[in-house]
Amino acid sequence: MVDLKKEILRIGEEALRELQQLDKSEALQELKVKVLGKKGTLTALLRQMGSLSPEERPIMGQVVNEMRSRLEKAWDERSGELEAVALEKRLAAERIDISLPGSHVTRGHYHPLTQVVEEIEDIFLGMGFQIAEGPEIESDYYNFEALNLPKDHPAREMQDSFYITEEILLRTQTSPVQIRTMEKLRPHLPVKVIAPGTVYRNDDDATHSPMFHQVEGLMVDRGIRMSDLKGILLNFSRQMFGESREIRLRPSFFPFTEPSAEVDVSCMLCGGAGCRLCKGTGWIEILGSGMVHPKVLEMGGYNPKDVTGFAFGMGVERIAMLKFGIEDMRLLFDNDLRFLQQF
Ligand code: 2U9
Repeated sequence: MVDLKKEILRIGEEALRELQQLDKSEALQELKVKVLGKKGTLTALLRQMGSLSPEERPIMGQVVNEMRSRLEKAWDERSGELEAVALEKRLAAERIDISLPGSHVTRGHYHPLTQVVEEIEDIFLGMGFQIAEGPEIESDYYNFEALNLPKDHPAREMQDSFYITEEILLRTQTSPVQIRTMEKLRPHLPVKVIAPGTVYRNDDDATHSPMFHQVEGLMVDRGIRMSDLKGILLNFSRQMFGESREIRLRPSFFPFTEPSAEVDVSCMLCGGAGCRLCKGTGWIEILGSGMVHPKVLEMGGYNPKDVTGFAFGMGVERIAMLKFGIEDMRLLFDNDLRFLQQF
């Protein structure tokens, strides 16, 4: 019995010492199985208790139980320590320095021309217009003929065009979209659309680009008058350039409208007093317009005896330059971020 007790104490003490050296919880678990498991060293000694006398057994049982609970307690403590160390390590590794400056996310934005097109669209959508689109590669018919510009018309020279074949060209205006829209909608009334889009002309200098953008508008219905045109354009001008803007119409000529008018808005810089922007006149030209020519209505499939219409067209680059105070149109196409980031 003395030997058995010694052996229990020896194995137990040794396990306690070994346990203090271990620094991994897996190793701790392995040691526990090695000593206290089914095939463990201490368990093996317990089996030998069968050879003890009935008096000796409870005494030895007490020795074993004490050793077992000492070991278990030591195990719990050691694994608690190891867990705390592991947690500390993890916290140190995952530490976040909240005093560090955040990484900068650059936010993009739309090109100023896109911003202006969308603003124009919103204004006209608000007045009940719909947005129509069409091809940039057009037939001579839709780009010129249907707009009262027959082949021998001198106005065709005004718009030096990019022809692809004799019959096909890059559209020089978005008007073919409105012709196509009328063809599609007839005989439905009213026709009330704007056609925003890219157009191409064989021009290139400080005030002209071979590729530029237009928004054109068309309204056709019974009894449409020039005063309707004026009201719509006054409303547009005030939303675009400020509530206190006035407009004036000057007689002009376009082959697709009769009568035609150029539209000026009171200067957004000086309010009409006269300044560098309006060249002292107090007025700035923003668009062209007129009553749709009867021949154009007819070509769109409407009877000019029943209906009338107005149309207008504006260059988006010009509107953007006036709105943002840009002096050189080429800046809008250079894609220089130092310029673009200002919008
Ligand atoms: C249809 C009938 C008539 C569109 C119009 C203008 C006047 C005009 C210019 C403004 C500056 C072109 O970009 S710009 O150079 N446009 O002055 N445009 S009336 O008239 C139409 C369009 C479609 C069926």
